[in-house]
Amino acid sequence: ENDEINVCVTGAAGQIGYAFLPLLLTGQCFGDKKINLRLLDVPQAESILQGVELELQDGAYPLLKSIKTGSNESILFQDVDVAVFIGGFPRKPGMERKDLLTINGNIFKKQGQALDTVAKKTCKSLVVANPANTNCLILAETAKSIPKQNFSALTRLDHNRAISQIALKAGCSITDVKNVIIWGNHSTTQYPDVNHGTVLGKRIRQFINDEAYLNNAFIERVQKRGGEVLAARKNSSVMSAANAVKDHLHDWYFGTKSGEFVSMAVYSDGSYGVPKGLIFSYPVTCSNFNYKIVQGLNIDEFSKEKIRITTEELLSEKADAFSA
Ligand code: NAX
Repeated sequence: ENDEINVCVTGAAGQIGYAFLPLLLTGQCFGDKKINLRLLDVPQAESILQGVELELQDGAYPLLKSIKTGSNESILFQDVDVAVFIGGFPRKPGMERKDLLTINGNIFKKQGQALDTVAKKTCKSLVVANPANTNCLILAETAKSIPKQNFSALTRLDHNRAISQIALKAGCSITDVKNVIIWGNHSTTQYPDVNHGTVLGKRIRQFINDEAYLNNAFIERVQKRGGEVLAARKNSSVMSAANAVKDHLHDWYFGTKSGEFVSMAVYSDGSYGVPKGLIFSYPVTCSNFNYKIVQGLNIDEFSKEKIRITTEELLSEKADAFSA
C-alpha cells in the first residue's frame, strides 16, 4: 500500500540500531508513512532483539504498523522497500584489515543474494557497517537485479562533522553553513573539502580566512573524529551515527534543498576521474528517492591529490575484498 513502507534494519540488536529506531518511528525519515519494520540480527542476539521489540511496543508509536524479528535474511528482506545495513563484524585487536574485509565481505554476499531474490527491485539500501564503502560495493555487485543507483553507504556523519566544525570556527549556526563535501572512503583517508561551501553566503575560505587551519587541523579533525569520540566516551559514535542515518534517508527520500548538496557514498560513474565501480562519497543532490552526483565543480591540485589518496585506498580494499 502507498501509505506504508517496508523497512529492514540489520544489526538491530546493536547500539546504532537502538538509537536509530526511535528516529525512524517518529517519522523523521519517511514522514507519516506507516512502517512495517523488520529487525535482523545474528541468532545469538535473538533475546536482545526480543527486548528491543518489547520496548518498541512500549513506545506506542502511531507509525509502527508491524514488527518482525529474526536472523533469516530471506524472510526479513521479503518485499522490502528500504534496507539499512548496520550489522557487521567489528574489528578486533590484532585483526588484519584483509581479514575484516573478508569476514564482512561474506556477510554482505549472503545478504546481497537474499536481497536480490526477495526484495522489491526498487529497494533502496544504505550501508552503515564498516568498512562501509566496500561492504556496500559487495552488496551492490551481488544483488545484480537491483539497479546500482539504489545502493549507498553512509558518509553523512563525516559530512555533519565537517559542517559543525566550520560553524563552530565561524561562530555561526549550522544552517548558515552549506555545501561542504566528503570525498571518497568513510575512513581516515576521506577528504573533507570546503572549497565549494559557503558561510552566510560567503565562500568558506574567505569567511574563515585561515588557510593553515582549513588545510590541516580541520581536515584531520574530521578524519579522526571517530577516534576522538571513542577516546572521550570510551565507546564509539552512536547517537551521532544514528542521527546521520536519519539525515541520509530523509534527504534521499524527500530531496535536498534548492542550491544545496549533501555527501553520499554511491556507485561511481567515472565522475571527477574516479574509476567506475567503486562506492565513493560524492556531493549529490536528491529528489524523490533518487540522487544525482553534482557535476562541474572545479577541483584544485591540493584536492586532486587528496581524492587520489582515498581512491587508492578504496581500490586496494576492493582488490582485497574480491581476492578472497
Ligand atoms: P554493535 O556491535 O553495537 O552492533 C552491531 C550489531 O550487528 C550486533 O548486534 C551484531 O550482532 C550484529 N551483526 C553482526 N553480524 C551480523 C549479521 N551477519 N547480520 C545481522 N546482524 C549482524 O555496533 P554499532 O555501534 O551499532 O555499529 C554498527 C556498525 O556501524 C559498525 O560496523 C561500525 O563500525 C559502523 N559505523 C559506521 C559509521 C559510518 O559513518 N559509516 C559510523 C558509526 C559506526 O562506527
